[in-house]
Amino acid sequence: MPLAYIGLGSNLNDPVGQVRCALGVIAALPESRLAAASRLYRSPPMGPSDQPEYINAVAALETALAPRDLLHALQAIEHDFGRVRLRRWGERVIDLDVLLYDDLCLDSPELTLPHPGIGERAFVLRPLAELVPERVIPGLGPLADLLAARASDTCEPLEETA
Ligand code: PH2
Ligand code: MG
Ligand code: MG
Repeated sequence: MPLAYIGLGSNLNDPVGQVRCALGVIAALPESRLAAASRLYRSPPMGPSDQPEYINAVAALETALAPRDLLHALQAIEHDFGRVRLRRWGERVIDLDVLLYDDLCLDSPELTLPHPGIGERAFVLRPLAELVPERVIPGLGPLADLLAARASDTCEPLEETA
């Protein structure tokens, strides 16, 4: 089965709970199996600075869903979580992005793969590197190199309490 990586982000209404809950819903997607999930990370907002910090994570999903079907399934989850679009790069209850789908490169109006911006965002690169440190990002190069270039960006794992 193809292996997709999904980026999760939230900074509204109990972001930790939103991301954990979304991981559970993703794990229940049809024709799919949650292969792995990163820890949860906190990072300052990219974009408008007058919004709360974000909680981010990355999930690895084995899926027989085609890329567009996976995108639509994730959009349906965002909708179910009550996501409303307030402003570009602004606050949201949940954001689910298809980051990678095997090594597929795609540039369609609906979906671009790898996800644009993946190479510059520590809050994507760091949790992804927790799962697949040796991964090469099609068109961009080794994940480790991209991460090294972002070494000074704040993105820390949450301290888990038992
Ligand atoms: N998502 C955004 C805008 N800004 N900042 C961080 N740290 N993490 C995000 O996931 C994020 C963001 C819109 O998708
Ligand atoms: Mg996003
Ligand atoms: Mg998105």
